[in-house]
Amino acid sequence: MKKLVTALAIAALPVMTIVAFTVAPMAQAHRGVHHYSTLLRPLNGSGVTGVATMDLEGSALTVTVVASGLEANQTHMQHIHAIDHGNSTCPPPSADANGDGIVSFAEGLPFYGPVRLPLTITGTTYPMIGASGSLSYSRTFTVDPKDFLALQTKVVVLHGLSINGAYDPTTPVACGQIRVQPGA
Ligand SMILES: [Cu+2]
Repeated sequence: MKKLVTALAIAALPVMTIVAFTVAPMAQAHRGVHHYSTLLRPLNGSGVTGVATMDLEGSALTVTVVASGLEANQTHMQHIHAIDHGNSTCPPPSADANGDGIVSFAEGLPFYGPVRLPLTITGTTYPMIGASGSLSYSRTFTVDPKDFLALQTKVVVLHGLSINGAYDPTTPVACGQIRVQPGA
């Protein structure tokens, strides 16, 4: 019986070693805070500008967005978007495939990709912007860090613009490619 236990212990050893080597670099990568930021530039002639910062510590992702020039007294969706592979970008004016003068949510998708993290206040509620047109947002999300360590491949997009007098909450109005903060 003792021999069997020893044999099992030896058989288990290589597995243990592999696990130890796999876990150690991950633990190191997750230590400390990873800082990211982006400048938000206007899309569709919105005049919206701003700054977004993201701090990832373990599974805690804190996102702040400060922006101005948003359409007043409207709810503005905001998201972290990413394409499946490679680097997401902000759509150029030529993304306007149907030539109506507006890069729509769908026309921007090949550039910024699907929504990866809705930047809601709570639940499915996005910030309501008052008369100032200014946004000051901060929220800490619990995320799977493996999905967000490569934030520099993703973009932040703000939405919501009136077109011909009708408010379209999906039209992108600002976008920024996320960068790793120097020294982070
Ligand atoms: Cu979005």
